Amino acid sequence: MFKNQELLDKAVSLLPKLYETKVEVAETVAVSKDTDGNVIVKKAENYTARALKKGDKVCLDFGDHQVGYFSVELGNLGSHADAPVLLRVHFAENPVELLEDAEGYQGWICSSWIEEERVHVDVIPSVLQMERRYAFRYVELEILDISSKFALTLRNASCRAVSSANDEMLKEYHTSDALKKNLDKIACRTLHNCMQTVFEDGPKRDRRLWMGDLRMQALANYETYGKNELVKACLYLFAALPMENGQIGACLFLEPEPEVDDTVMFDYSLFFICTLLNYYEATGDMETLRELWPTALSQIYIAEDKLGEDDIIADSDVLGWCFVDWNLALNKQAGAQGIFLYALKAAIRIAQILQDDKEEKKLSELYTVCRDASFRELWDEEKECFVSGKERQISVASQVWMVLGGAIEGEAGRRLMQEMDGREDLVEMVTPYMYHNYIDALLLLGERDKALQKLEDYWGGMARQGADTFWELYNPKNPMESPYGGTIVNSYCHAWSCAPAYFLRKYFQDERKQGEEDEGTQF
Ligand code: RAM
Repeated sequence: MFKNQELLDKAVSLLPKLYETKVEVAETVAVSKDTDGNVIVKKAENYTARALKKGDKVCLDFGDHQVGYFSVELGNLGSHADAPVLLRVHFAENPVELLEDAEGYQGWICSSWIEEERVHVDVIPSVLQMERRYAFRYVELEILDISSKFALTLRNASCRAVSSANDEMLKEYHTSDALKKNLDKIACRTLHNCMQTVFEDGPKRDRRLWMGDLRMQALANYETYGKNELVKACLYLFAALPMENGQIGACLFLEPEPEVDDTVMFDYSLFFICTLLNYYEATGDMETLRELWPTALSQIYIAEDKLGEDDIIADSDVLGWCFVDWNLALNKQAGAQGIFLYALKAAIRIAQILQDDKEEKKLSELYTVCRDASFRELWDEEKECFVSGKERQISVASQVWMVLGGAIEGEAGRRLMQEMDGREDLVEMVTPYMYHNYIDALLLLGERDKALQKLEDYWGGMARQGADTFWELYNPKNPMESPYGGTIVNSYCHAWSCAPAYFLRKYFQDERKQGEEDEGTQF
């Protein structure tokens, strides 16, 4: 893989230190299901009072979602510990994970993401210090085996929580509305726990920097923690570690050395441009804009290679060629076209800021050609919406991206989005990631009330189910939604879900800032 050492050195020098906080157990609980299948969490006898024998379980509740290192002091009651203790330690972000069958998981994504360990402890008394970093609110300890000559006791369980976000830096959100306040709080916690050495997508899984997720995290960051150097570091990492043809990779790793993954996605590469522009708008950092502009611009010309003779991005059967949403039934062609337009708008804006007249002209011409083609080739007169792929599929995602790309505007756009409500012949959204774009499209069309109502219904749905942090996947119509073949590997703290902190603070504060416009994010 290609590496630009100069940009990489800059990125690495900007990576943050982590703040550490010691968190203690809030209470001991028992997790079960009622006869309707609802998860019940009940207060239980304090863990320090138990004398644990074979088969016993203890569930510790840390009161909120944590990312960090767990430890607990182990003691023995009765004889000297004459055999090792065999424990199962299970970490859970959501209590439902404790009731799922890890061994029965057969999905395609690696089961090693399941936060469950079998641990032998040879010496007791001792401190059990778990080496790995976990994402959790609950820790369940089960005694798989123990000598009959003694019982195990537990004390001082704690978590050394880590994050590069500092709650003292969190800007205030002004609202007198309890629901908005709660959604903002959960979203900030989500972002906080995903802010590590880089913006991780999720601290349980995949624990790495993804381009598409970064765009949304950065937007929420500007309104909350304002840790703008972290965004800058992440932009430099992507720019320093492109694919061989210069395309920005979909995600990258830090360990053992910074390296780009071998996955590329059409839309994620283009989002580098939008993220760079948003960063400039938030910071006014002209030097970074100038330095990263060649990388951003080349994403347009790499993507342009996928345009067919009809000026429409060619469809592909390759799974994941373009992400858009985690819905395996979704055809991505129209979404990709809309995203290309959206990225072109951002690129044009950067060219204007940098007074790169030659590129501005070229990009504007390309934009006009592709926008006109979108309507000509993908608009279905009879169905009155954009269609995607050979099968002429209708999806919410396609309409959203055509709106955000500017292929349809004003009253026509509002009517189009209205039509999507309650329509049955369409592919729906399954992730908060796609919902973010949907809310953004409604705001661009001036549908402020509807945007707020949809946001409150959707993210409020997770809150009503007890979310401490917002989830990677949430489909109100299908609680078992998972593209991976099992919900046990789903992530319940996923930063692409922190949209409420962004939208509520930017558009729905009680005292709105002077001169604030409704079309803030769009280009
Ligand atoms: C999920 C990752 C990440 C996302 C990719 C495409 O598996 O967790 O959030 O960007 O999919």
